[in-house]
Amino acid sequence: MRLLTAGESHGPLVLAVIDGVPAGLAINAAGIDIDLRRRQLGYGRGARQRIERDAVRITGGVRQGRTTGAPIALEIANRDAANWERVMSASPVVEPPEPVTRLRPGHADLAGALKFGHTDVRDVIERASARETAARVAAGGIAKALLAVVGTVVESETKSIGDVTSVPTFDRDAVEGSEVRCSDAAKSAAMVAAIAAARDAGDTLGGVVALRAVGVTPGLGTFAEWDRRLDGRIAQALMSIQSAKGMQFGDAFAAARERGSAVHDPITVRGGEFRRTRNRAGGLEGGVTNGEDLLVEIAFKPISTLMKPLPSADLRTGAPSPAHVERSDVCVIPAAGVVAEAMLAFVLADALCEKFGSDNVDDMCAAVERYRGRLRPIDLRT
Ligand code: EPS
Repeated sequence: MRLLTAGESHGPLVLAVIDGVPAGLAINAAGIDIDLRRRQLGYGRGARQRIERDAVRITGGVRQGRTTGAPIALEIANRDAANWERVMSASPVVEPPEPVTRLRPGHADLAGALKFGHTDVRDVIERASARETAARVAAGGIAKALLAVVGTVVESETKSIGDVTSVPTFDRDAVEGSEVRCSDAAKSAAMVAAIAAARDAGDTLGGVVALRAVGVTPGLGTFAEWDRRLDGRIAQALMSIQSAKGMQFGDAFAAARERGSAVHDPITVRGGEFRRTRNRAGGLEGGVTNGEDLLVEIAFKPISTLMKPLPSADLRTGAPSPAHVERSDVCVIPAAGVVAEAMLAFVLADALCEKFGSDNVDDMCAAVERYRGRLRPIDLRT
């Protein structure tokens, strides 16, 4: 499966094109819209989310509720575009917009302007923006639909915001009922208070998202080539999310300080199936899924647009100048969890298609079923 996204933050729409999805998969636009809505929520979001009402428009690859095997096109309108027509006009306008030249530390502003030769940082801001993640979440909805057919579910929870840390339980009702997507009510309240304090100080907050996939088909990915190891592919997809700065599988950073005997997950056989007595590896060994839950944590830096701007310089003159300030979010960790689900779902769905074929969903399911029959000790296979 391949995914391309296009569209600017304040342009008419953001768009996802997904190629390689098997034919015959049932797609429900309303289900995708639930995830789009989840991505918009969360304490700490800015005024933009009061303007947007994200909903998917499926404009290719799906007919009568089923995928056809052709590329799938998904569009999400930017309602705010109506306020940006002159600035975002594809054709030159009589009164050109004032260029943005004050650079925000931590954003793609400087690197992007120098790299592409832009004289207006707006050309960087618009595409570096996390508005693009609406398209990723819509594409993730297709991936989740494919994973559901083989019993795989991807979930997320906020583990920390600022210095408030909780223990994720993935209790779905509690997570979705929390303004910060954290299942612990007391920690939720502390996270909300931390975000409010940062906002009042003109500042921003980052945090850590916990991600889990359950019912993962064993044997996805391979150790045979570096670029096909699934842990590497998952890391690439997750680290490509705007503001993502670090990640671990299982409890890798703690495990790095311990002995092997305490870290590796003993193998046992339960009900004729290979299982583990613990899951510190986070569901992957040798770049291959082992059938245990896939566990990942991702660290996100605080949002780089600060209402009390850091010292910076002007792109045109080079003169010292405080960073550019524009409407933004204070904390996006709750939304980042939903985006991370989409990216993990996409990589797992891609690996599933790679292993079991991607022409037709029923063929794929039959292949998974046959394969599962041999995932037993050799003498116990039927
Ligand atoms: C973003 C800045 C804000 C966010 C935006 C990402 O947009 P604006 O400048 O229009 O207020 O709201 O995120 C979204 C619009 C979204 O839907 O997630 C940025 O600079 O990355």
